[in-house]
Amino acid sequence: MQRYNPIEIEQKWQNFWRDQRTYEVDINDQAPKKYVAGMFPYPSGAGLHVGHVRNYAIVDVIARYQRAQGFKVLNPMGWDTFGLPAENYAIKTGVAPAEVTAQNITNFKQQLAKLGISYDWSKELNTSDPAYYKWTQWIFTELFKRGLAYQKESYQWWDPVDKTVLANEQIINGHAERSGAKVEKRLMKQWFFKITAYADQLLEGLDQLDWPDKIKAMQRNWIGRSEGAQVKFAIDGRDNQDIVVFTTRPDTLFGVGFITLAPENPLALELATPDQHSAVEAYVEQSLLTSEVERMMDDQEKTGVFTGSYALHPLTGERLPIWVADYVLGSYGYGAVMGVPGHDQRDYDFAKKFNLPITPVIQAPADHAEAVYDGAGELINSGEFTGMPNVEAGQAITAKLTELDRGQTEVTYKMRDWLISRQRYWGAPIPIAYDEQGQAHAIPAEQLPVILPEVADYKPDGSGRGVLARSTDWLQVEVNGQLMTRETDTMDGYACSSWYLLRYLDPHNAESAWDSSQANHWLPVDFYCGGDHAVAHLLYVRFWTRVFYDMGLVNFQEPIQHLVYNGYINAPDGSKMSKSKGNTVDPLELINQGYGADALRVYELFIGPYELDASWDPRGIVGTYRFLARIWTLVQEFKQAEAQSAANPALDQTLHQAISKVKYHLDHLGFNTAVAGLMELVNDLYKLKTDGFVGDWQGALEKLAQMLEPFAPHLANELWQELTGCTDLDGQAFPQFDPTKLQSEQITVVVQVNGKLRAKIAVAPDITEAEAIKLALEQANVRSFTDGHEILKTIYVPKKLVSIVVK
Ligand code: ANZ
Repeated sequence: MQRYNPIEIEQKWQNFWRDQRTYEVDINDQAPKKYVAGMFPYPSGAGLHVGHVRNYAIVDVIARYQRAQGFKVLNPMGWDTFGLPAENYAIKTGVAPAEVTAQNITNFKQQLAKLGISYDWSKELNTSDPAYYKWTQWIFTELFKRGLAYQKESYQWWDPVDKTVLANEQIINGHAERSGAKVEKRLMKQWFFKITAYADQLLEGLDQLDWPDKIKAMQRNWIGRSEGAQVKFAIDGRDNQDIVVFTTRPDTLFGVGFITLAPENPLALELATPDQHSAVEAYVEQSLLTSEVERMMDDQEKTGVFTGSYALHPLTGERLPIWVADYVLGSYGYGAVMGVPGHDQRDYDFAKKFNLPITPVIQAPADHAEAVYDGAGELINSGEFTGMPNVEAGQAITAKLTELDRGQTEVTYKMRDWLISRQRYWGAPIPIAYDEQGQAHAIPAEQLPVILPEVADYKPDGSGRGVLARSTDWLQVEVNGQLMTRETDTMDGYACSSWYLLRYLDPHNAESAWDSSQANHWLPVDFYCGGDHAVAHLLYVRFWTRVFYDMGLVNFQEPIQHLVYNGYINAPDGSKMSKSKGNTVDPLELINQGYGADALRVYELFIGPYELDASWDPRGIVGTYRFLARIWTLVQEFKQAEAQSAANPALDQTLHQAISKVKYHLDHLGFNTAVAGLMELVNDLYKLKTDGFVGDWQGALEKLAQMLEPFAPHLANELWQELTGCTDLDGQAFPQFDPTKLQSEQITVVVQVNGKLRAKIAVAPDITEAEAIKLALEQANVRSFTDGHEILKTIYVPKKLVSIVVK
């Protein structure tokens, strides 16, 4: 008998699928569809690791299972290729980013082929291909025309290592996500996408999505909607100039003791009186070096400086000192706070530190011991509003402010507009040119793409202008008959990935970014699988889709119906796998050792619930290899054995129970439990086999191959061919179970009371003693002999008898 030899089998089927184009779909096919995609990878020089494989295996199980459910399945693959790793490599080696990218893609593709994923390679795309980024640029110009792409000078996170600005989403605990450098603030003119215009829509849209609650909560927090009021404080001695603050607590207006400005707020220096000016200047400079995260820490000792100026209370006219303090953030609300030390802990700490007055304005309960009270209650010390419950008072005070034109209700979001420009080379050039007056113009559609020029030196100089600024020939462009100068910033890679799910449908379309009727059929994506980008990519792609909807380019508002967000694979000790720690596991090595891709896939699916992190166990693949080898051997033995066609209800029952289980788990994305169901089936088949291959083993083994196919497609196809002589496992409908075969036959147990037969009960053969006795005691004819009697003893003789002895 031949041994299970995955290397041979897997190569055979990978060639077969490639040559037959088994997984290509006709995009104009209107049959019921499922669109299954994984978050596309950045093809790094390091190649695949087992973390990628988990994600790809999940994508493939879903795609193959949906095909077996009768759907046309689109499962494309592409490359997210712009970004810093290729550029930094170019700086080090001088090799053009496009060149290394092409090499890395070839390498990734070869590695992927070894996994047997059912991709439709005819839909392959690459975001740094001019034929692709032409349309990314086109989308930019459309956003620009709608006021959704705009320029603004503001303080931005600056990465001193990568020498570029970064978006808020790319900062983690005050450090750059990619380089790990501590970020700084720099005042720069930058391009933004106006995602805040869609904040409410993005929030509300979450409710209908089949996404993990954790990711929805992260998006809700990131958007950070706050309801409150805007209040204007006049500046003493300056007519027509106000300080505007956002507050969620207008009810505390009478308790304002001071105003604090963020160091980023331009008023900080402007309002500094001559004798305070140098102190304010020094403080602002110092604060801008501190990360926002440190500034926001509650236990941080409060710091600040008095500007020397005063604001006027909008209702009482009281003079309020204006301070600068770094606990106020420049990027939230108006970068200014009305300090209410009686009811806000940070304001209280600040007031204590600088001896500012503290006036409570909400009556705290008698048993409230702390200095700060942030609960509900009646107003005190609040003029005409004294005595009102605070929620009502908040509305009344806001109404009064509105009447006086000193404020109004307002909703604020924590989310900022999406910073898109980068002072780097390896990205899609922003398709804008400036006229002599410095006015920005979109590059007309017929002049797109703006091709990224080749340069000799990729190194940014830290001036804040991109490398492209040194490409002097390229800078000049004629737009609408006028000579203009090109924008030299490029777009962050997140722009490219915000629409690729649409481009997959027809990646070679030269006429348009996509065809609306195709998009409306295939999207939303039914299953989108990945384990990253909870608030960046997954928010941006939702935002752009809503813009496309408003442009009439698609008829759906949400791009992703079901988000399958998988956990990480960690090293055996639970720590993160990383190249630098040398604890990564190379999937190709495992495959080539002879375990094969099927065993690797099955292990990564079996390792635990897909949504949880899991630790790599080097012995895991040994176990799944053995499991697959047992299936192989069973089929070989069956083929050599004599068929015995007598009925075998036990075989039927085992099979149908397994189908029902595996199907249930696949329907609920329980990949690990589905594999467990298959393992159980194989164990049971081995037990049944000891009585010989009696019954419909041919049918049972065919169905086993079918159920195995989403997980271990190479072996499944091979077994199918051995059993049926055909190569058409793809395209077979997933096995159905027969509900009448799920239950085992029932056996009859007799019930005696004091030795006399009183009832017969039909029970499952494996009923427990307790269940059998309980059932026996419930029988009407038994009860008429036991009710009112003390039960002295019960005996259960398995599969035969319940005997009850009464007094
Ligand atoms: C007065 C007040 C009294 C406040 C009180 C709170 C409690 P959320 O809920 O997160 O939206 N704030 C406003 N702008 C700020 C900024 N740029 N940096 C730091 N803090 C800022 O928080 C809104 C509250 O945060 C606002 O309401 C304001 O303080 C503060 F008993 O105003 B409050």
